[in-house]
Amino acid sequence: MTLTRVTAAMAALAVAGVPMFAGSAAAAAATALAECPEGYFCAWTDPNFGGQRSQWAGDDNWWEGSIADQDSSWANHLTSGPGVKDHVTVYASATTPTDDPGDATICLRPGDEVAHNATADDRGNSHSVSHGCDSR
Ligand SMILES: [Ca+2]
Repeated sequence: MTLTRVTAAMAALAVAGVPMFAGSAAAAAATALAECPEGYFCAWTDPNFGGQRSQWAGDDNWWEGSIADQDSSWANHLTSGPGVKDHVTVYASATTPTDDPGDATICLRPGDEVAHNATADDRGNSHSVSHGCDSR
C-alpha cells in the first residue's frame, strides 16, 4: 500500500465523519484496502479481501486445498521494478511440468488489488509470476 492510498483513505473517512484514529487503526478501518504484505501475492477465499488469506513470494504450481478453487479476491504486492518478474497470472488447473495449466482466470499487474471478479471466482489452482500478462 502506498502512502498516497493511505492518505486518500484517511481523507475519505474524515469526509464521512468517521472518528479519526492514529496510523494503522485508520488504515484498518478502510476495508477496501487489501492487507497483503509487501513482497507477496495474496488470494482470499471471500470477496473484498475477506475469509482466509493465502500468500506467496513466488510461483506455486499446485495450490493447497485451503485456497484451490476458493479464490475470490486477489492482491499483487510483489516487489516491482525494471526487469523484475512482477505480474501474476492465475490458472484454472494445477500444473506439473507436463500438464496444461488450463485457462488463465485472472492476471494482476504490479499493485493490482481485485476485490471481486466473476470470471475468476473460485477457479484458481496455480499461479505463475512473469514479466507480463500475456506469457507464462
Ligand atoms: Ca470463494
